[in-house]
Amino acid sequence: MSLPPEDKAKTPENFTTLKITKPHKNSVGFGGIKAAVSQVIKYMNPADALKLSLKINQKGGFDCPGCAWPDPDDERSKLGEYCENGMKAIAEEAQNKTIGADFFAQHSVDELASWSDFEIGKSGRLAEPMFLPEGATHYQPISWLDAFEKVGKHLNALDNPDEAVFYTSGRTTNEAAFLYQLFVREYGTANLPDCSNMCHEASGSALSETLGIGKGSVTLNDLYKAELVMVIGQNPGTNHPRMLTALEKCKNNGGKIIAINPLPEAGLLKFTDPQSPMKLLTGGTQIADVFVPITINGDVAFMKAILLKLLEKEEETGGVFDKDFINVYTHGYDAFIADLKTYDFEDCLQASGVTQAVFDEAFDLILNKNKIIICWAMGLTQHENAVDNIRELVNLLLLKGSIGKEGAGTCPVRGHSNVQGDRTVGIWESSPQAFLDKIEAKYGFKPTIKHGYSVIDAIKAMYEKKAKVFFGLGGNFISAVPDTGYAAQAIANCNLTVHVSTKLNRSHVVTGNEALIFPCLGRTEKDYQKTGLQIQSVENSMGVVSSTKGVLEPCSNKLLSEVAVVCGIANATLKTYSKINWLQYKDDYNLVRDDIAEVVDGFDDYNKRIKNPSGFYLPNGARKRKFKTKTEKANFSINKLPSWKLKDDELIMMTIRSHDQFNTTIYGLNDRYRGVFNERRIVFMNRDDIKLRNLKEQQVVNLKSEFNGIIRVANNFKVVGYDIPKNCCATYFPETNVLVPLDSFAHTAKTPASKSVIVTISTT
Ligand SMILES: Nc1nc2c(c(=O)[nH]1)N[C@H]1C(S)=C(S)[C@@H](COP(=O)(O)OP(=O)(O)OC[C@H]3O[C@@H](n4cnc5c(=O)[nH]c(N)nc54)[C@H](O)[C@@H]3O)O[C@H]1N2
Ligand SMILES: Nc1nc2c(c(=O)[nH]1)N[C@H]1C(S)=C(S)[C@@H](COP(=O)(O)OP(=O)(O)OC[C@H]3O[C@@H](n4cnc5c(=O)[nH]c(N)nc54)[C@H](O)[C@@H]3O)O[C@H]1N2
Ligand SMILES: [Mo]
Repeated sequence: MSLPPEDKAKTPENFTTLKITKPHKNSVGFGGIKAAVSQVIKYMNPADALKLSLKINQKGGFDCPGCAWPDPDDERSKLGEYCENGMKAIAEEAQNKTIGADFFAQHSVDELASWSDFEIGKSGRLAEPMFLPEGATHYQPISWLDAFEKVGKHLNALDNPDEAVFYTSGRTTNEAAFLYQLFVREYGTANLPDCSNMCHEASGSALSETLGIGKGSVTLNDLYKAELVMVIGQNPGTNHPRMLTALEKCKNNGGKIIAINPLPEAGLLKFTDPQSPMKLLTGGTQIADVFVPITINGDVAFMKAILLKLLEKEEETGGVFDKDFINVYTHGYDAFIADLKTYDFEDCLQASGVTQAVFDEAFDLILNKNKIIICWAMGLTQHENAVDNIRELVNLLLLKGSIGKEGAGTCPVRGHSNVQGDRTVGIWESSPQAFLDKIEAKYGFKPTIKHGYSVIDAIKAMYEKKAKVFFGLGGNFISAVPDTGYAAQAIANCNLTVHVSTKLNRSHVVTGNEALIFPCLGRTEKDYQKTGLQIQSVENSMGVVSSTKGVLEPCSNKLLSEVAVVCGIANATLKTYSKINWLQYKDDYNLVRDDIAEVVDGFDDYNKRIKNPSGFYLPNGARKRKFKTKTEKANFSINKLPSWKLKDDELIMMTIRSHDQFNTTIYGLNDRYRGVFNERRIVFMNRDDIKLRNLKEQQVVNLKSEFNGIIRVANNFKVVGYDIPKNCCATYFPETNVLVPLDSFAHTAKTPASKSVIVTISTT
């Protein structure tokens, strides 16, 4: 008897010997260099490591597969624009171990499911295509052609193309992503959920509605020139380390920084640039001028408190709001102010969990600044009221005229290195009609206008057997999505599940009746095709498109590029009715870019401009005060205070990243800055909350969430006392995704509310 899907999807519950030290107040420095080097030495061949470190994020080099933080347009560090976690990402991809037929003959799917995510990831790079037949216990090798035929057969056997789901993770390049969505649309569906649905979707929704573009408005240069940068719900020291260099530059130019976060994250407090030998010795730069320890999901309340006080000052003395900007460029000011006045300052401050003293410090920094940038990430986007969080930030920027001028604007800091580009080139379950019309004009077929499934809809559809084939271009769907148990059953209900991957992950062991693993080239590897070595391209968090070219030989000669995989499947599936010559694209990626230039706005002369060593900027209306909204102005919005309330024994839990992981890929078991070593099954709690429950440090507890009458449980976590506001707690993603209710998501955007899970803690 095989393990049930729910058990295969869960991370094993055993402990790995926790060690606790004092949390850091400083980030990077020597510790960062040591950690990066030790990871590289452990998993990579030294000659490869040297080659990669010189080419990472360099003009003409390859784009770091880590985060989406931009590279400087002008001078770049000679050592490469690398960071500790970028090096870890590379060591993970370019590790010298591979796994193929022998490995899978040795280890059954059930056995692999009993391994921790750390162990699964360390097994090596996937080296050849594998197939799991119905009822089989082990994957077996299969040829690429047979595998493509299998996918084609399954897709063509469905009653309706909407019975297939095509997921994308954000590492996929523009070229592969464009072809993929084109294939999916020609096949006949818009079921294109992507990791963005779980990530910055709420930012996209809020920004499109208020500013007419779902992306941020600032450039790296703006960050250097801002008078004030607010970093909210983001942990850049771990997740976007190169951002700290930009914040340091801003400070050197006289800028101020406010960090708003339930946790005193090391990178927000102090930073020592690893590339500056002097700074390593002198101890680094204080980053945040004011640190605001907000309660989880207290951001709307805090922003309202700020807005109320600004309004009070404006009415007293004037000169606080940018009236010219408001008059010329915005819509909805009067209604917004009328609504704001219905709130009470004290209520808002109390709901935010911030003291009057800290509020005053932050307020003083905001009051007279006119060049403000707000940066944010998952701490704002993963709540039911996530869209409100972001709209409220926009309200502040609009009052201050801090949009579309140097040193000011919106800065949603993206996660995956090409998540923004994937959306730009068409990975979207609800693409605008204008884009679909262009596809029709260019290729001569009519894409469906029906919106497809987002991640949450896709899980429900598979659970209800309305969708029967799951295809994942990158990512680790089962571990990344909410409600692991339900999602596992959803996947198990499918006829076929397919994953295009570089590394083995949990999604390969939670399968449909049949399953395929397609191993593909990674960013660091050379991509040889008929017309020679290919380049590809990606878009960073600030809308710059640049090329990426691998430098290492592929780790196996049985890998295909993502582009080749998509062409192979499209050819095998659509052969009888396609209007497109699919196989030509894999031979020459210039042809893909020519097509993108015709179909996607902003890519004119793509093939020529991609040769510019630092890439090119895509058009951005908000940056130029051209707001493509329904009102053709920047819109103020009216946002309610969130209404959640905790019962006596409940805590609000955020699921966050440790310093040693990239999403579901676990590099190691340490969270160095937070002083946690060799364990991931922990729950960070306020020390008073620990006492109140008669718990002790490192006591083993179980977590329970109850939502709409459904109880979800995650067992075996160790209590760690931490500087976190009362009534809040934190655990690591993905261990606690089992607790995130599928039906708790952001209004409008459907981002799972994985930063506000209401839980109780017990010892039984
Ligand atoms: N090394 C590394 N780099 C990464 C990733 C990785 O896993 N590892 N992941 C990539 C991806 S896909 C993404 S999306 C980004 C994620 O980057 P982040 O968003 O920085 O990642 P999280 O760990 O989810 O951290 C969220 C932060 O928000 C805070 N927070 C939580 N809830 C609230 C709240 O209600 N209000 C406020 N104000 N703060 C809150 C948490 O304390 C934490 O500091 O990083 C990208 N880069
Ligand atoms: N509870 C909770 N859940 C969350 C979050 C959270 O904060 N809390 N964060 C959410 C966020 S922000 C995101 S973005 C999602 C992430 O969701 P995903 O993007 O689905 O997950 P990843 O862990 O980034 O995917 C890692 C896998 O991608 C594959 N891979 C790596 N590089 C490549 C490549 O170049 N090509 C291909 N084809 N495959 C590759 C490897 O096989 C690796 O195992 O998770 C979300 N889930
Ligand atoms: Mo993300």
